[in-house]
Amino acid sequence: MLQEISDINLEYKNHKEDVKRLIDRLENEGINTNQVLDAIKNFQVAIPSWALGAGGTRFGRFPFGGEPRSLEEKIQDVSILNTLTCSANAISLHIPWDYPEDVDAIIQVASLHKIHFDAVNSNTFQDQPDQKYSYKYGSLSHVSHEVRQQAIEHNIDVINIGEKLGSKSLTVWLSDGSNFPGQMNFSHALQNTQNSLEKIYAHLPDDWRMFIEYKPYEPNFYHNVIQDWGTSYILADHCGDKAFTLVDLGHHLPNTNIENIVSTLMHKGKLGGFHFNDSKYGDDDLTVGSIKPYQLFLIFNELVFGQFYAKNKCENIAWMIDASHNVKDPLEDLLQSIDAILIAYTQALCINQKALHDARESNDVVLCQEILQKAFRTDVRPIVNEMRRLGGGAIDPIMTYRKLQVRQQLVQKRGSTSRASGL
Ligand SMILES: [Mn+2]
Repeated sequence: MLQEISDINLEYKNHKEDVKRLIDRLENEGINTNQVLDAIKNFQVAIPSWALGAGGTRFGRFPFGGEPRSLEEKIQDVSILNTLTCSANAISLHIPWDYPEDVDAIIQVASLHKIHFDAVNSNTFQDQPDQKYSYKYGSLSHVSHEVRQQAIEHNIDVINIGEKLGSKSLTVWLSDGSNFPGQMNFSHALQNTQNSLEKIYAHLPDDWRMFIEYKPYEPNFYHNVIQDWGTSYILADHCGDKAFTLVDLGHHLPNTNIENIVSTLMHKGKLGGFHFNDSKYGDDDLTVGSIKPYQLFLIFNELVFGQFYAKNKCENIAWMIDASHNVKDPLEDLLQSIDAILIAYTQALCINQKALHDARESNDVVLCQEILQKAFRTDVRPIVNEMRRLGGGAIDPIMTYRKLQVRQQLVQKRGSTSRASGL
């Protein structure tokens, strides 16, 4: 595949000129483009195993041909994405959807494709066929000790599986909450959740981290136990140094200032993980950057500050795409998401931080906006394309994917009615 990609790259005759023009311009403006290239080369975003097949809504699902039928095939799909983009070298597993029956075989497939295992995700929002107690009325927050204990043990199992695979973090997302006023005692539910998380945390290996995800509503439509970043922060802070808040872009009410949340969490050293997607109305799980690219850029502006310029630098954030694809080829959708992330990150890296700092210090509001928007309106795609070319990836991943007829080959191999396992 690498040779074919490199041959297709030669068809982009203007690429070198475009890169040179952009680099010259940015260097003239005081941006160190080598540093930018280095930063985006090092940026790796994990692909969740559940995003590789067609998603669905509560009204239905329209399968896509050639979907991965097993964990091995999911890893192969992530490898295709990584080969094309050089930016997706990890997979995030969901247990039990991706329960690895033969751990050694899975590790072998992953290392063959140079794919790492990112955070493992537990699932106490569904009942499994063999489980004793139901999560219908909650899991870690449940009124019954037995149900809570079962959910705690599931999370510990997930840690144990992750350890065998070489994962270093656990993501906990709870659907716990209530649908109607009066159904649940908020205070008791939060206390139960805290106690349960503490028990899971006690089982974390020393070099592991626990990410606590929040969400304002859905599947409950009245109250969610971990409704917002503040609640997640309280729980993470209570658990200890290895517990962090995880921000999922779609898990906010409309017009929430997410960049402010990101900044606050980084300031307190509690931003652990990040789930990328985009939304118009709620947790829409749309392609990253498809609806609000400026918001994504502003978030990256805070991330760049926190990672490179803040007094207490916030490093080691776990990046993941958490989107769902109802009408697009899942792999093409993921390629678009990866590209959108890299573009927003590059734009944020092209903000003249010194000039922005000076403008802020002199309260020059107009200049602050000019500096930000100048970076946002710069077409940085040639640099992102160049990073990929230098790494052996595709200058244009989507068009290369289509020219190589990757989907057609997958359909041929896996069939037109294959269904991604787990969904
Ligand atoms: Mn998420």
